Order: sequence, then structure tokens, then C-alpha cells
Amino acid sequence: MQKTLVLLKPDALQRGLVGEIISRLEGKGLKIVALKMLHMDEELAKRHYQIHKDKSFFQDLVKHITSAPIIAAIFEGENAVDVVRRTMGETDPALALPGTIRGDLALDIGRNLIHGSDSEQTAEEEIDIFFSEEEIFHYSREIERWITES
Ligand code: DAT
Ligand code: MG
Repeated sequence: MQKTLVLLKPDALQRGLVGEIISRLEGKGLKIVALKMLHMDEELAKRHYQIHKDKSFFQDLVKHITSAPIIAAIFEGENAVDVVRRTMGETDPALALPGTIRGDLALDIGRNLIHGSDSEQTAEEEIDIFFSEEEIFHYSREIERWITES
């Protein structure tokens, strides 16, 4: 089953939106298989966002993500990577559709609340950065057959 990394950025915690955001992903049927709170340091932030290192917003991005604690989680489910991305909405909350997390709860691209891996390959790499094997849980849910047919 596919796994994806989700980060609830400092703005999500500061605004008291952790429960709401996790609830939306849980409600969709995705299973939480890892969850923790941490304060990212500059080294981790730069590693996580290395693909953006030459972008004009890189410094601001690193500054924001390291400014206060975050929640890191792994969600598992059928097509989890794409499902999370679509549930998050467009990167720029001004363009994100109503009904999405960013569309409903955010205004500014630099305060868009949530990170989700953008491909299966990226998800594997990002999960490795944030979680050790022991922190990832393997369990079944009785309700699964009511969420996924096969
Ligand atoms: P996403 O988080 O939707 O995967 P991304 O990987 O392109 O988006 O960018 C990572 C983060 O960087 C994004 O969540 C917010 C910030 N960002 C992206 N584009 C930006 C821009 N044009 N101005 C300011 N911040 C930006
Ligand atoms: Mg991205």
C-alpha cells in the first residue's frame, strides 16, 4: 500500500489547525502509520527542500519551517500520494479550490499549512529523512473493507 509524507507546518500548529487537517486526511480513509512532533533545524529544512535551493523563496521557506514545531506524519492508502496532494489543494492558497485544505484554510503561499510528497519516489525519500523503521507502524483496521473494495 502506498505511503506519503505529510508535514503540518508551523502555521498549522500556531493557528490550532492540526486536528482539522489530520481529520480531513483521516476522514478520507487514509491510515496514519507514523506521527510525531519535532522542531526542524536548518540542516533538516535545507535537506528536505533541497530541490528549491536556487529559488528566490528558499530562505523564507527554510526560515518559516524552522520557526516553530511541526507535525510529521505518514499516511497510507490506495494512491495516498495523489490523494493527499489533491486534498491539500494547489500550492498557492489563492488558487486552491474550496473544499481543499489550502483552499479553505489558507491565504498566502508562504503560509500554506501543509506539505505532502509529490511522487511515490519523493515520498520514499522524504519518509527516510523523517522516520526510522521503528517509528512506522504496521497494523490493520477492521474498517478497511468499508473503505477499500479489494
Ligand atoms: P508544494 O508545497 O505544493 O509541494 P512546492 O514544492 O512547489 O509546493 O514548494 C514548496 C513550498 O515552497 C510551498 O509549499 C510554499 C513555498 N513556495 C513555493 N512557491 C513559492 C513562491 N512562488 N513564493 C513563495 N513561496 C513559495
Ligand atoms: Mg513540493
